[in-house]
Amino acid sequence: MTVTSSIAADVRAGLTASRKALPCHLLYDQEGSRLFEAITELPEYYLTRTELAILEEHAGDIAVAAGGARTVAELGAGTAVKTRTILDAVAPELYVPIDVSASALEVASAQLARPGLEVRPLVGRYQELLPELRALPGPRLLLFIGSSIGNYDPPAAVELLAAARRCLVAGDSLLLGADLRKSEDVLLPAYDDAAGVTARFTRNLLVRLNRELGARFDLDGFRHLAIWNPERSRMEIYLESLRDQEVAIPALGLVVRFARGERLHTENSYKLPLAAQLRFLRDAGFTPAALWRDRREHYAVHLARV
Ligand code: AVJ
Repeated sequence: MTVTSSIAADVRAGLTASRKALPCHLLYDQEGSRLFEAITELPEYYLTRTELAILEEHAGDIAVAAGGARTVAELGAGTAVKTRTILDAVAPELYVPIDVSASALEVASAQLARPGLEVRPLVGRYQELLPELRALPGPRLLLFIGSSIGNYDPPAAVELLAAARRCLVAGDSLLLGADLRKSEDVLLPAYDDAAGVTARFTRNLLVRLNRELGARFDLDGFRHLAIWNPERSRMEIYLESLRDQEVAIPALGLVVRFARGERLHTENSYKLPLAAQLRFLRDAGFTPAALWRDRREHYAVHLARV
């Protein structure tokens, strides 16, 4: 299947549903990935710099807790600087970044390769590639950082962790970075920054549909909306239609109607309390072994064992 056809199927399903929604991975085309990198540098977006500070401060402890791992694997290509911090401390012989994006893997591989460290990227979906971990030299340390787990609904998050657990053996470990529940005063600006970068990131989804499917979204007809949902403990991101409108999507033979105020759901970002994060790890079959947080307790990094 080509990339375009898989986008077409997702977009058709998402825009013909009674509550319109698109899978968040569609946000990451080339421009979307560039805009996300810009988000990580915003003053309001505390996640990336908080996690990096935790990793830098505790890299030595993490390496000890990971028990002399010979392989470090990573879900998502990761930013080179965060991964470098771990690789320098753990000093494995093999680094295996796993990502759907071949270009992200190329960048990560080029930046992280060095004498004494073999980099072996795996391109594809997590669930399909996790079993390959079994063939890599142990002990293994699996990185799942950047709070990417926050995009998954709780059952899917536990299922992904459980799938990872099934591909690891005694002596292996998981390093999980996850954003914590906190005040709305901190969360809302992080997902609706003053410079409007996050709004551009969300709206870029429409630019992508216009380009790849010939869709005729009017970018000024929608606004970026970030809401805190306390019951589900998550940030919800939407594109909200500013008027009644019809949008043609020729590649799908579809005309999509939006009422004024109707929302297209683009992302969830869960911010669970610590106890819930620990429960997820246990439900997935891991034993939480160590935990590091920043002073403000905005963010948690867990080391869990098999
Ligand atoms: C890449 C999923 C960690 O949820 O904070 C940032 C994505 N979206 N701003 C997050 C995102 C809008 C980000 N993750």
